Amino acid sequence: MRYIKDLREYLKALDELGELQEIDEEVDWNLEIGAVIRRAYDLRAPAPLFNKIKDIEKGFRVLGGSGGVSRQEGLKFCRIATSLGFDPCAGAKEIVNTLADSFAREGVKPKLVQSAVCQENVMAGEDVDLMRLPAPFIHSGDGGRYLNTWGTIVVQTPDKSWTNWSIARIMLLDDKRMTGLIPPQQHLGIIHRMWKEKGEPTPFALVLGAPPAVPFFSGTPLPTYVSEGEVLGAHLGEPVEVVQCNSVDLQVPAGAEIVIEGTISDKETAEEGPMGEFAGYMGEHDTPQPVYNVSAITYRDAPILPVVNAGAPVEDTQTCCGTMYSAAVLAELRKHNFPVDTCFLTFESAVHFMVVTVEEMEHTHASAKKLAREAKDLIFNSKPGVDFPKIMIVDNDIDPSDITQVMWAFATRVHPQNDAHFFEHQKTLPLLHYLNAAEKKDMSSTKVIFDALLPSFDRNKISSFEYSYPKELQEKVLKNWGKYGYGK
Ligand SMILES: Cc1cc2nc3c(=O)[nH]c(=O)nc-3n(C[C@H](O)[C@H](O)[C@H](O)COP(=O)(O)O)c2cc1C
Ligand SMILES: [Mn+2]
Repeated sequence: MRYIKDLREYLKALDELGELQEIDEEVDWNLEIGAVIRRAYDLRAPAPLFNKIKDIEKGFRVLGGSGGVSRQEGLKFCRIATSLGFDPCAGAKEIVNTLADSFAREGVKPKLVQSAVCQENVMAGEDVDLMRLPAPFIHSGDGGRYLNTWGTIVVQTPDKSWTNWSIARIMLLDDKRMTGLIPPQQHLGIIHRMWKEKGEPTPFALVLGAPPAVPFFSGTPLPTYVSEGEVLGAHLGEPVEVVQCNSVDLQVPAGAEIVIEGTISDKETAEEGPMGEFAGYMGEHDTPQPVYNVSAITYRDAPILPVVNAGAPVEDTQTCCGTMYSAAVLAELRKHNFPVDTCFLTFESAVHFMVVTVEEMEHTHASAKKLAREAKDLIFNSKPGVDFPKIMIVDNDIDPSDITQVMWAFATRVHPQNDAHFFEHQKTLPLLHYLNAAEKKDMSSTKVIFDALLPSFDRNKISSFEYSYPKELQEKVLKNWGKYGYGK
């Protein structure tokens, strides 16, 4: 694995791949940055780096599309792959299956270093001014300016045994206060509750512009009491470098661009949201959420704030959660000896539709039904499985990261009645767009598993390049592709 130690090294890698667009034209944090990031997603254009932002001091910058997909042939996943230490050409299965291997290894504790670029500049106490940072107002209708859309919230249990890294949105309230979603079922919510029970606020550090693998691991639903930083160390094969914060007893990735330190109140709340969300729709309400009180801001010279514009596919919430949830589910299925080949939570479904491919085997309707029930028990009852509602189980002739193949299999291999298995009263994320008010409130709804498994004789009757032509002819055609006039 190539351990990219800071965002600047990542930007260099993106530039070499043709995946970075520096923008020197002045842009407005009020909607314009959001609109450019959105348009760049839609075109799968290079990641925009905004060098000049209206009314923001010179040098403070914003990066969009950190985890976006590429329009370049064979490089669709190159930003995800590079962020996670893989070769830029790595495909979904290589990334997901290798991550699942890493999740099963023993963790590697972060290494404490004495000085760090993220502390080149300090604003502390009275000097703290969040308004100096280029937090964008992202979508029309948002409840405020969002400082955190791709940053890691570091919190620790009161006994210090578990350090959790996670991503959850945070909105500015004023120059020293913020508020953000602290869902009770997330690890941030669980740890916040532990501090609240002691009658104390929760010390936090918000890490913006960390080494590129950090946000991906912060979007990973690992089990409780597992520290994301240690699993990342196991994945990279070396410890992540961290530095002690200035005003709270926490450690943060040393290569970060900006770190916000403080405490999450155990008493005060403020109205949070709404915001455009990953499912592709505006959130419906603002809700009272805890207040983050800021005690210090440290930052690198000319700091870069990464921003995600959550919404219709494909954006970075979907690529991050799509990739990392797939690996978490795969690790879980392997643990229980489910005959899985790979998993993929499709980006284009706004991470609502997971495809599980199984090793080549003989199926009957009864055996396939049994497999669906087993998958339901293992996936929908696991931490990652709570958040998405639809699964298709399919043979591994299908590449689950290729939406054309996925749609074909779904449309042609799933009997609308006999192959759809419904499971009522499953725990669900309340943000799914189609849920009714009662389901959102109870966080419970019906989920479905589609059985797309083919009997083995059918598999040999597929009409496709791979199945309709002898291997030697396929090789000849591929070899001669340029000679036919198609170029490489
Ligand atoms: C860009 C991005 C934004 C996210 N925003 C939120 C959010 O606002 N609230 C939330 O509960 N989860 C959010 N998530 C998903 C969580 O990060 C994910 O469920 C993670 O596993 C939570 O960490 P935990 O497993 O340590 O609780 C977001 C993920 C990404 C990649
Ligand atoms: Mn966690």
